[in-house]
Formats: sequence, C-alpha cells, structure tokens
Amino acid sequence: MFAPNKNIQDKRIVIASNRLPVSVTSKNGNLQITPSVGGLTTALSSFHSKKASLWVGWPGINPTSSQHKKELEETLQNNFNCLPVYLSDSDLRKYYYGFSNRTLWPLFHYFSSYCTFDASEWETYQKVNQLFCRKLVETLHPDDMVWIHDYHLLLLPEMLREIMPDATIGFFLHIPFPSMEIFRYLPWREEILQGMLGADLIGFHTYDYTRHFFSSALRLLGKEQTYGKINAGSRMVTVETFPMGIDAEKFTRAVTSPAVKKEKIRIQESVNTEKIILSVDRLDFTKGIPEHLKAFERFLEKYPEWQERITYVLLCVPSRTKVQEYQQLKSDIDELVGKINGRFNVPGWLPVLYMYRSLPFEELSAFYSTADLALVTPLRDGMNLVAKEYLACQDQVGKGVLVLSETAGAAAELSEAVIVNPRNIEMMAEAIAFGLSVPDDEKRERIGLMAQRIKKYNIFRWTDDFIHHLGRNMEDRIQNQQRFLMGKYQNEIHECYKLAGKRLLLLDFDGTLVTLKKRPEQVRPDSELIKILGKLKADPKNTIVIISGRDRNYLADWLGDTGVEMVAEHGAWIYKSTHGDWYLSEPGTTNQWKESLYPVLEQFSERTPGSFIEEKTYALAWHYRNTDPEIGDIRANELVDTLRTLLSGTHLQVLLGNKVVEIKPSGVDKGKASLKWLESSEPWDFILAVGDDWTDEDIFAVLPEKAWSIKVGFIPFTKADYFLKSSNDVRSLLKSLPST
Ligand code: ADQ
Repeated sequence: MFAPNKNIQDKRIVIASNRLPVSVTSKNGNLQITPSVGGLTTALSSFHSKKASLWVGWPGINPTSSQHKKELEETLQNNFNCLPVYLSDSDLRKYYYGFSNRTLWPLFHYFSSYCTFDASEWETYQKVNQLFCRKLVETLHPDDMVWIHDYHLLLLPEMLREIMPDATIGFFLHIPFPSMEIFRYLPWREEILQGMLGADLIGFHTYDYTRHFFSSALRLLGKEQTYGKINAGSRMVTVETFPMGIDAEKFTRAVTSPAVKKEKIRIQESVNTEKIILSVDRLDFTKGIPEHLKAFERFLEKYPEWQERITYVLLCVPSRTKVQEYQQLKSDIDELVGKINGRFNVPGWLPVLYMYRSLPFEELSAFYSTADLALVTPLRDGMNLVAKEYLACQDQVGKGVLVLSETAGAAAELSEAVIVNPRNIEMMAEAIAFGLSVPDDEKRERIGLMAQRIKKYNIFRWTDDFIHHLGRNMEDRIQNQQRFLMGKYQNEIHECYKLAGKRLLLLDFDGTLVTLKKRPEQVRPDSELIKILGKLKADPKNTIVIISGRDRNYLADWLGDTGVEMVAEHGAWIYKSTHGDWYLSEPGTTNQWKESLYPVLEQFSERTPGSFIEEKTYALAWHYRNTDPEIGDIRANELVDTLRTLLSGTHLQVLLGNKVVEIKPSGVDKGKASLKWLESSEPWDFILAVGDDWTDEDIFAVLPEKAWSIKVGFIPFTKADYFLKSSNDVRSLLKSLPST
C-alpha cells in the first residue's frame, strides 16, 4: 500500500475543510463563483493554487438538477481543483450553525456562556464528518497525503483511519485549543480527542494550544506524551506547533501596484484627516469589535486634541449572518458607531468610517498600507492573519504601528507590537495615543523586525514545514510497524527457538507478564502465568530469569515453586538455582542510608496525594501512579532533582521508572544483573529479553546482537528491536513457543 521512498514533495495533497476556497451562488441559473473570505481560505488558497492539490469541502450551494450538478462539479474540478461535499439545509443548521458555531467555536474561544450542548446537533456533526469521510475514501489514492482543517472536522481523522488504517493524515486546528478546564465542559470531549488522534500529525498555532491539548489528552484519556508524541496503540501521533504565515510577498508587492496606488489616492481623498486607524475583522464576538470602538471613543475623550484630525476605519466582513447572536452583535456595533459619530458630531468630520462588506484584495491592501495604526485587538483569536497582512503592507511604507491583543495567537511572534489586554478599554486608548506618538525611526525598526519574520516564515514555509513533519511521521510509522513482532517474525522466532540447544529467557514481571494495577500489591501472578512459566521451565534446554524491581520476598512467594531464576530490586538480589538461595549481587551493599532518605520521600508523599513509599531491603521506591497525572510528573522530577543533589558523590543512584522514583545502590541495575547469565559459560544460542519499563532498557543495552529484544507497549525510543502491544501478547508469544 505504501511507497515510502516516493519523494514527499511529489505526493498529492488532499485538503479537507468545511468550506471550499471558493463560494458558489446561482443567479438567473448562472453559476457565480467568488473567493471565500476567512483566515483559513485566504492563506491556504495561495498554497492550493501553487501546488496542484485537491480541495474537498462545501461549495455553498446544492445543485438543483443533474445538469446543474454536472456543470458545477466540472467547473469546480477543472478551474479550481475542488471537489464538493453537499450539505442539506438541516445539516447546515445543526452541524455548521449548530454544533460547530454554537458549541465548539464559543467553547474553544473561552466564551462558555455562549455555548449550547445539543445532542441532536452533535449527532448531525458526526453524520457530516462521515459524509466528508466517504467523499475522501472515494477520492483518495494510496500515495496521497490528507490534510484536514479546523474545528468543523475534528472527528474526521479517526473516521478515515478506521477505513484506511495506512492513510497519511494531518490535522490542523485554526482556532485556539482551550485549557483543559474549559475543554472538559464538552459532553463529548473524549470522542473529540479520539477523533483528532486518528491523525498522524496534529498542528496548532501556538505552543500554549499544544500544551493544552497534551493536558486534555493526559487527564481525559490518560494518554501521556513523550517528546511531543502521543501513543495511539500501534502508531505515534506527533503534536507540534506551526504558527501560520501569510503570502507576505503578495501583499508587499501589491502596495506598489498601480491598482493599489489608485485605491490609496481614492481613500486619502475620501478620508481627509491627518491620521487613519484601521481594524479589519470578520464580524464575530471573539474579535472584540465593540471593545475597539469603546477604546477609540475613550481615546478621543482623553485626547481631545486628536478630534477632527483622525478617522477610525472599521472594516467588517459579514459572517454567520443566520446566527441570532451575530445579528445582535451587528446591531450593537451599528448602534455604537452611530453613538460615537453622533457624540463627536462636527461638520466635515466622520470619526468612525464603518464598512460592512467584503473588500477586494486591492482595496484591502490599500487600506492596510494607508493606515497609520492598526487596532488588532480580538478578545481571543487562534492566530489572526490581519496583523500579519498589515505588517506585510507596511514593510515598504514603514510608518505604521500595530496595536495587538495579547490573546491573539499572533502575539507569540510579534513582540515588537504594542501589546494590550483587549478587555482593558483604558489601556487600549492609551496604546492608541502611544502608537501615534512613536517616532518614525522606532516605527520603522519595529515594523521592519516583524515584517522580516513574517516574510521568512510565510505560508509556503508553513505548509512545507507541516507536510515535511507529516512525511517524517509517515516514514517513522512504516518503520515502526515493521518492528511489531507479528507474522514472519513470529515464525522466525519459533524457528530459532526450535533449533536452539541452550535458551535464555530474560523476562520483566510488572507490565510484561502481568498488567499494571493501581497499587503493586494488587498484582499477583495468576494460574495461567504459573502454567506458562512451568511449561517453559519443564524444557531442560530453557533457563528462565524473572528480572524485576520487586522485593525478593514477593518474588520468592509468588514464583519460587515454578523453578525459575530471579532478580529482585532491579538487580540488588539474585536467585540462581545452582546457588540455591538469594545472594547480594554487590557484596557489601548497605542499607543504613534508608533512614536518612526516608523523610525526604515522606515529605513528597505528604505534598502529593495518592503517592506512597515502598520500602525494599536495599531500595526505597516512591510510587505516584495514583496521583493527579500532571502534578505527579512535576513532583517526580522535583524529587529526582532533589535526590540527585543529595546523592552526588555517594554510592547511591536515583532511577525514574514507570510512575516510580527509586533509590538504590549504584552499580546495580537490571543490565548488570542480566550479565550474570549472559556472561556465564553456558553456550546460549537463543536469547529472548522482554520488558516494558525504562529500567528494562539496561537489559536491552547489554544483549548480544543475535538476541531477540522486545519492548511491551509502543514507545519508539527504545533499544529493543521489536514491539508487542501488551502483556497478553507476551503471554501469547510464550505460549506459542514450540515444545521441543
Ligand atoms: P478568521 O477568524 O477568519 O480565521 P483571521 O486570521 O484574522 O481570522 O483572518 C481573516 C481573513 O479575512 C484575513 O485574511 C482578512 O484579510 C480577511 N478579511 C477580513 N475582513 C475582510 C474584509 N472586510 N474584506 C476582505 N477580507 C477581509 C481563523 C482563525 C484565526 C486564524 C485563521 C487562520 O479564527 O485565528 O488566524 O483562521 O488560521
């Protein structure tokens, strides 16, 4: 199915988003096609037109006859490389206006009081995601890369993965991913997270959104991240930050074009004040438009010397006009504009010039390059491309100032802007006054630095970066899949086992032969395991060694009768049948130190509910599996740091295992313990080592090349050559080893 060596650049990229980059309407039976407005389509259209990708989405219209459908589909395919997904009025009402824009949009922007949670809208949301899934399945070639966009299609990655397990799927969220405390309000939060985790690569605009996603995955699904990757069974999902860029050159070039120059003259003639302030927004409650207006009003009030010398141009593009809250917002804005213009009524001066429509590119660029100050102060915004478009147009002009909201994703990159709290009207009014007073040199410097940055990390770098990461993840996935001990490897291992005269099986216990439980004492070997070990041991060619971090009394009690050999406390104690009793691997090991270190662990236990201390003969272990997962990890790292400082220069070492911090004598580990068998005079011709924990890596590290090493659970950062998914699979493997 895969062609891993095919150059990633050559692959077809299939984009899926709610809207196509063009909107279709019909007038007197004729199709009318206009570019869709919005951050996602504006930015991605540049990429789509340069790389011949296919775009799947809603065209804005449903065909009325088969002739109409044919004409529509041919036009979209031939002229725009687009493939339509048709949505009925009821789908649109419940999936688009409903679940997407009355549940997810407000929730993800921290407007939880605006949210509705309606089960039938959720059902339609699932149904529409299925519609997209079917369309993709019909269309995809095995070599394609699928790139799914935004909050309308959060379930699509997993739906597609179920039908096409080998597909290469990327997902990018254009809006914020909220903090776990907000996200958890969603009744279908687990389903949404699972849906996203169907992708190979998940991208967010800022590191904060990425962090929030990790936190939700951990707390709501119990899925930990390791080096930015989340384990999704037999795949790793990479989660990364990709701050979206724009086609900066296109805007910069436009400023000097005759069409834009002409527009600028027209603007300067119609707005005949000394300075212009500009805002450009989709009309949406997240954009903080009433707050912009109130800040401008306050500015005029506090700095009356600017009256009659300045105009605030407020450009709003209509959006979601069928949603009642948006209609209300529109009338609030109309009223505020009327109030401000009425209040400062002077013949010949209009303080606020309000335009409620979508502007053609040239006119928009002309406004950007004319404005002395851009007021980009959304209450919450995934990124905000307007800020970047303004900077690209000011690059040549260099006279502008950007006032930017701290809650826009763009603020993470544009620190030279005048950063404000968008709910603090007084602060914004001051920022306007400050912005207008900045000396020209400083303006040029600030704009120059930011413009440089957005030119470098533009929309093409952004898409390349995303696609490159997706390709890398795909190659890793193919390689890792080949490491799962299935099919031909199972046969091979059986064959080697059968032919061998002397076999050594080094097996970890917890997490490898038995599944992990909340507390160590809840785990006991069951009769099946005893039977498996007994059968293996009965073969005289076999030596079975259980290598565990457990106390030796537990092991002796549980496994003593099976005749297996044992290593306890990560290698401190050894039990060999030839020796007949337990002995210390490092004679002279002491344990008086436990007395002085116990209080340190006790302090951490008191501060971390759910954690507890386990005392072994030559080790102390602090378990934190049952703590709040984030606090547990933080405290474990703190404890490791504290102990490393305390123990430097002593004969003790600290070990961070699977939800356990352990102190034990240095010179003792599972690897060194394994050498007691590996380096014996026995002519081993079959060696198998299986483990799930970081401490088992020490065993893998000392194995000879011919050994079979198996990691239980899918964590690619391992020295083991193969993977098995669970302790059940380990048992199946052991049971399947042929009798000789
Ligand atoms: P949007 O919420 O749509 O995008 P934004 O990033 O600001 O927000 O993009 C708006 C786009 O619409 C800009 O390209 C702008 O030029 C255009 N636009 C606005 N008003 C216009 C007008 N009157 N006429 C013509 N064009 C107009 C979502 C997220 C953002 C994120 C983007 C991209 O909400 O946070 O930055 O996706 O990921």
